[in-house]
Amino acid sequence: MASSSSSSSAAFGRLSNISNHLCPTDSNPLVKVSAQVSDALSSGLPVVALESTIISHGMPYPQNLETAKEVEAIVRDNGAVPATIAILDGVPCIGLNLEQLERLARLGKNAQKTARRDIAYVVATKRNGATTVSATMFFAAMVGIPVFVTGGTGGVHRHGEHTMDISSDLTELGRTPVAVVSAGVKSILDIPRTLEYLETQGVCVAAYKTYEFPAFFTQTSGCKAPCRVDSPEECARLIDANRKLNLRNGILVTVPIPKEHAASGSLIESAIQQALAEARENNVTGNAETPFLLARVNEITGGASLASNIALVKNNAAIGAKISVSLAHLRS
Ligand code: PSU
Ligand code: MN
Repeated sequence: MASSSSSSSAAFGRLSNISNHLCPTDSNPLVKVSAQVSDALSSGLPVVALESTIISHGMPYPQNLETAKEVEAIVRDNGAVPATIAILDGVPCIGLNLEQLERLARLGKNAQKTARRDIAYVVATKRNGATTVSATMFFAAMVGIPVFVTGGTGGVHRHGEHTMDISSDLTELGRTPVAVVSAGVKSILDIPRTLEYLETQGVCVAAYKTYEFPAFFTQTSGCKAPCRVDSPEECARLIDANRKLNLRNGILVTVPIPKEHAASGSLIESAIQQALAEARENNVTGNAETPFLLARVNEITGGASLASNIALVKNNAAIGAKISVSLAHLRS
């Protein structure tokens, strides 16, 4: 491995070459890796990346802060080091301390929702950016974190065949070798087309302990996932094979929401229909659409969707941490 004195262009050349022994000081000088995350990475200990748009745009304050802290605690309890990723004052931070988490949670929508396309702008203008799945994957890969936990990913929007509104999460999954643990995609999206697009992008989609692709609030979507894994170990072997073959694509691991928290499908579905109609009436499009729909569905369901959202993220955090621990064992 090259020393930390290597040029940044050489470091960039290695970005997609994930190794759990990649020393974080080899990554980009614009990026700040917390001491705890840096130590864990250089010792080959399990680390789990966490996104920050879910904190700023996905949930209201103060539930967002509480959830972010609890999710980090769950990752720790399951033997891994959490690395929440966000851009603060233009500096991409890998691993936030409590004060930074609190700052982001209070900023809420005043932080810029930052997908891959927005990263350079947020850094150049020294803004605060909450990273979506695509931007979080980019930074996780840069510093060598192979497992990333979130709630739900973006997908192909309904009528996406006309609007071309397809989340950059899907193209990132096609180009960046990080395993994303999520509860599937919400039925605010077009799930069958999302799966088609993931196939086109060469993304391995593996459902956890089920053949069904889950729909975030509900365990089923009516769509079959192309692969199934039944344990953290099996999932770790999948990630390891993907890496050893140098396939370079990401892996989407879908974990159904725990049964006791699955909101009734028809209740959520009618809230989604109403929210979609309102989005059309109010001309809400582009990157404002997902946060608008999430907030409206939560209001219409009287907070039931938020409670389900929190429960599934915590469940994903426990499973993601176990996968990352298994992967560290495999590689040691
Ligand atoms: N889906 C959710 N909750 C979320 C998001 C998606 O159920 O918080 C966030 C994630 O950060 C995801 C982003 O990466 O929205 C996708 O936004 P868009 O559809 O604009 O690509
Ligand atoms: Mn979009």
